Amino acid sequence: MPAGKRFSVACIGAGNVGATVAQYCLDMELGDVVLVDVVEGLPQGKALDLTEAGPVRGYSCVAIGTNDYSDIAGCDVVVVTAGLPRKPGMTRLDLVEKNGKIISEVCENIGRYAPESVVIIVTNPLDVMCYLALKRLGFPPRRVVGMAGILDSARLRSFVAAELGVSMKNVDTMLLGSHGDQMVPLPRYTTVSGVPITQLMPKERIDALIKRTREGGGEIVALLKTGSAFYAPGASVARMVQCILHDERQIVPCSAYLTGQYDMKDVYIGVPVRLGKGGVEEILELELTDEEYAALKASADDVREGIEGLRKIGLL
Ligand code: A3D
Repeated sequence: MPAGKRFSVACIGAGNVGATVAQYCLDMELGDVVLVDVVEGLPQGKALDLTEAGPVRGYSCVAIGTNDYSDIAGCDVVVVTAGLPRKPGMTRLDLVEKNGKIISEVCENIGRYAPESVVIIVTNPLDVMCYLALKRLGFPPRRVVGMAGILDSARLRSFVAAELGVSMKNVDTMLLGSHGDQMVPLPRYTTVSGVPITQLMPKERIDALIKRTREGGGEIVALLKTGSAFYAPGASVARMVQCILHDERQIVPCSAYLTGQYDMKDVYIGVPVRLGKGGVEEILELELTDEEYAALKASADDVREGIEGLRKIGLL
C-alpha cells in the first residue's frame, strides 16, 4: 500500500461480485478501494484496470489489489464476497461448510486489521453466513449486515416497471425474509408513485412477478450457464456502502440480527433497517398480516436450520 494512503472500502473476494462492487464504488466516488483475494495477481490486475478507467469515467478514486489482509487497515467498510456460489450437485449443507470455512478465515483477518469497520456480507447462504460472521467477529450486531433485500427489491421494481410501462424510478417496494425461495415480498408496500400495485394490476400478475423475483437469481444462473448474477448485486452493495459512508440513514431492506423484533431473536433475517454511519442504526417493525408474519417465521426457521448445520460441522 502507498505510504500514508487511507482506503475507505475493502472488498474481500475479487471475483465477479467483488470487482463489480469496486467498480461502482469508484464510479460513485465513494472512496479508494482495496481488493483482496487469495488468488495471486487477480486483485492486482482488476484493481489496476479499474484505476486506469478513472480518467475516462472522470473519477479520481483509486483501487489497489493485494493478497495481504494488512492492507485493509483503516477501512470504514469491508464487503465480503469471498466464497463459492452453489454448484449443481452441492447440497445446502455442502455450501454452508465450504463457505463457512472461508468466512471464518476472512473474519479472523477483518477482526485483526479492521476492527472498527462496518462489515457487509454477500457470500451465500446469506443469512447463515451473516450469523457466522457476527459470532466470529464479535462485533456489535449493528456492524455486521447482509446484502440481499436491496437486490431482491430492485428485481421486483424492474419487473413491475416493465409490466406497467412506467419508469423504474417511480416504483418502490419493501420485502422481508431470507434471501432465496423464502423471501417475503409485500405487495401492499409495493407502490408506483405512492399507489400500491394491488390497485394497478390483477392478483395473478402480481403473483407471477413475485414468483419471478423469488427465482431471480436462478433465472440469471440458467442464462449464464457458469457463475451467477453480479451487476445488480454489485450495485446493491455499493448503495449500502454509500448509505454508510455518507451517513444517509436511508430505510432499506437488509439482513440484520434480530434481538426481539418481530418476536424473534438470535437470527439474521431480511428486515427494513435504517442504514447509516454506524451500520444498522435501527430495525423497523412493520405491521404484518397473519399470513405475512407466518411467512417471515418460516423464513427464519429456514435460516435457523442452516445455523444448526454450522453447529453440526463445528464452525460455531
Ligand atoms: P466468484 O466470481 O467465484 O468470486 C469469489 C472470489 O472469492 C474468487 O475470486 C475467490 O478466489 C475468492 N476467495 C475464495 N476464498 C477466499 C478467501 N479465503 N479469501 C479471499 N478471497 C477468497 O463468485 P461471485 O463473486 O459471483 O460470488 C461470490 C459470493 O457471493 C458467492 O457465495 C455467491 O453465491 C454470493 N452472491 C450473493 C448474492 C446475494 O444476493 C446474497 C448475490 C450474488 C452473489
